[in-house]
Amino acid sequence: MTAIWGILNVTPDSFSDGGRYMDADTAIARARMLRAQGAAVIDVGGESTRPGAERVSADEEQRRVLPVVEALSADGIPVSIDTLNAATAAEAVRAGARIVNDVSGGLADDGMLAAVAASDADFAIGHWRGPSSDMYAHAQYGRVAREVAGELRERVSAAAAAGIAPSRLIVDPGIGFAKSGQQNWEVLRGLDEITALGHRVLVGTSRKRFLAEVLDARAEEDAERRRDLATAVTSVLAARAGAWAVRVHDVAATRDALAVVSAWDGA
Ligand code: PMM
Repeated sequence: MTAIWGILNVTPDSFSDGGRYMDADTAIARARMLRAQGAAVIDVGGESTRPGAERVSADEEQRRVLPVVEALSADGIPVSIDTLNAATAAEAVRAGARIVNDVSGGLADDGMLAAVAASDADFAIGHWRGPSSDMYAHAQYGRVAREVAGELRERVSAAAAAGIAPSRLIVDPGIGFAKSGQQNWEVLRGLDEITALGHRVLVGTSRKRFLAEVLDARAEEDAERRRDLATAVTSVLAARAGAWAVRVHDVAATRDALAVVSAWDGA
């Protein structure tokens, strides 16, 4: 059964939930709710990676996330830390995080692979071609799914060379990162290229712009609910295609969608 990662952005500016969970108590309450709804992991982030986002300092990032990571970990809730910074990853692991989720797969911070290697955390490697501020300049591909798989394979090799056991690695095609709407669909259609790497595959489509682009723009009501429905659909299709986990904002919708698919499959 595909696992659900519940997204908790403790940021003022994430594209869909920025500003909602800025204080630690609100964030912790939100995480507990996502957990009760069926999230296997809570993915805590303190820096927005939305297109065009500016970087925040590692100190500010840690001020946002560490109290939350510590409280959830103390409750026994599995936490992933979504960060580009080695120092934040190391501090979060010390505070109890079990997974380091780096959308750059170790490319943004030279110290990341060593920091993860020195811990016992699992490492989620995202496909990335550059900072969010100008990532679309890098959205040039021939066969996009194959190229994404090839570049992930290089990051897997770098992680292994740094001393991170392959069994600790998770790969993620980085939906929306240096990819146009059409390229995101091509990656999802070619997900077997990613599962063929032989690692656990994480897929994050939640509320991303390429979903809104395929919804009827004339139906303007309930934009967030419609993106969540679209996310539940892409998440079950990703599960069908072999994803080990999906990363979503609306855990309950994807939980229900996965239950329906598993009934269909007779599982
Ligand atoms: N997407 C965002 C942030 N972190 N982590 C992984 N592993 N995969 C993703 O696709 C991903 C991510 C985009 O921002 P959001 O937190 O607002 O959804």
